[in-house]
Amino acid sequence: MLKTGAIAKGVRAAIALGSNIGDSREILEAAIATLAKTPGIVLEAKSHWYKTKAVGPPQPDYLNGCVIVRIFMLPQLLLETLLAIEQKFGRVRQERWGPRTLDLDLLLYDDLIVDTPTLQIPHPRMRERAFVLVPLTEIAPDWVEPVSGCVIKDLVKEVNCSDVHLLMGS
Ligand code: PH2
Ligand code: MG
Ligand code: MG
Repeated sequence: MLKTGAIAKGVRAAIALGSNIGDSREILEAAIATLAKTPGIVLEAKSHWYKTKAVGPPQPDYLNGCVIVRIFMLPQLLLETLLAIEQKFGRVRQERWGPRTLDLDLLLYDDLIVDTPTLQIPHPRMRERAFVLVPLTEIAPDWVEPVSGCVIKDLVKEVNCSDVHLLMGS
């Protein structure tokens, strides 16, 4: 449950980033810079980048990573902000799970659970996705995923991480 006054003090949120079209490294770094200068968002931590095999239809490998931010806005507005940043970087919504210049997924918002048609927190597939859990473990190992009640560093042990490789020099 979101506590009264939480927005004034800021709420911790986790965001996953992914790209597999264009200069992914440049796009992802620019997306983080955009996030960090957005009013109401303070960047707290950033993972390394990982080269990952695409999950879904055949498509190029992804570059994936995660950030932790402190947020001074409600989750619905954060979601709209993430969609606006995706659009700024040329994201065109096509095939489900298809290739993309930039994907920003809201993973966690404090310990909040929301399940509405437009907003689901925690991200419903994050527990299955090594390309999310590996970078998130780096920066938030002890964060409890509120649906499972498990910490991120335990969830990562349950998935196959063989297709997730640290990008050297990132
Ligand atoms: N995102 C998807 C579908 N498949 N595969 C990888 N490796 N990384 C992603 O970020 C990804 C994906 C849809 O959001
Ligand atoms: Mg995604
Ligand atoms: Mg998405």
